[in-house]
Amino acid sequence: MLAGHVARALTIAGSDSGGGAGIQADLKTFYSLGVYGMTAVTSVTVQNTHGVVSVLPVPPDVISSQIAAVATDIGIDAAKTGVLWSPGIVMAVAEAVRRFGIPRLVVDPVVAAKGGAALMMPAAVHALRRYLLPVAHVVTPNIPEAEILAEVRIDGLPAVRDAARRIHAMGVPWVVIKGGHLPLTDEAVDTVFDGTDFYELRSERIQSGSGHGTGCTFSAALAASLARGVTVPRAVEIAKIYVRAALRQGLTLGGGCGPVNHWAGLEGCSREL
Ligand code: PXL
Repeated sequence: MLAGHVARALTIAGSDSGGGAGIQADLKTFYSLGVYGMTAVTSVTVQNTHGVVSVLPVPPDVISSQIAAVATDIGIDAAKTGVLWSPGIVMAVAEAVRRFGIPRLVVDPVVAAKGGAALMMPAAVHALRRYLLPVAHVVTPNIPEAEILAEVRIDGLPAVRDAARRIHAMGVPWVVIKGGHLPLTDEAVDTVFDGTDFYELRSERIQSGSGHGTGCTFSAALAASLARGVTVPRAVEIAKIYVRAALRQGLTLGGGCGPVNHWAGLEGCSREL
């Protein structure tokens, strides 16, 4: 790491008391990838490896104030969003991003937890499309989230491309659709679209009982590389390397779905940067 300057990343996301997803995953990822992490907490979830018990949203003005506090003092090289429960919260975050000129915003459009618990009101999806995507740099839906954002059924790679075009048209320069949920392929194919070209990143599927926090970790790793000045396609490659290692070496903790291992792959990823 360079003495004197450290890349700074902000996560605008929910707290996971179990430590595997949300701001906890984001901070561990930022730390592992050599980036200084800051937080604007958007909700407090009560959960463990068995699932989400409850979600308490933080008032929008408190979220805006957290963003303002760090933006006006420490500075932000890149940011990511996670759980944004309500339309009011989405609009407050979009307004703060605009007001403080927050660069390289990665929007992880979290709709539900792995176990199915809702992490976003249906009405907030509309606000996300309308207000947040136009101020974002990258959006990282998985297949179910891409279906909701683009309002299409996705049953194969041509439909993934169609969804990517529709989401790009909402005003976000880079669309990254994570292919892990596509049942038809024995590889996980991630699709990256910049409005002109499609890039496909293929990797073998990893079966793991410890996959809690995969999506958060991916978007946080992306934001970490962007904070360090890496291009989007290269940042996606690095995030995939980190998440693959974290999944493969997932932690056996708790009685349910264990967390990914944020210590994993440190060596490999640091060498990439
Ligand atoms: O993985 C999505 C996610 C994001 N943020 C928080 C979560 C979860 C899933 O459980 O709890 C706080």
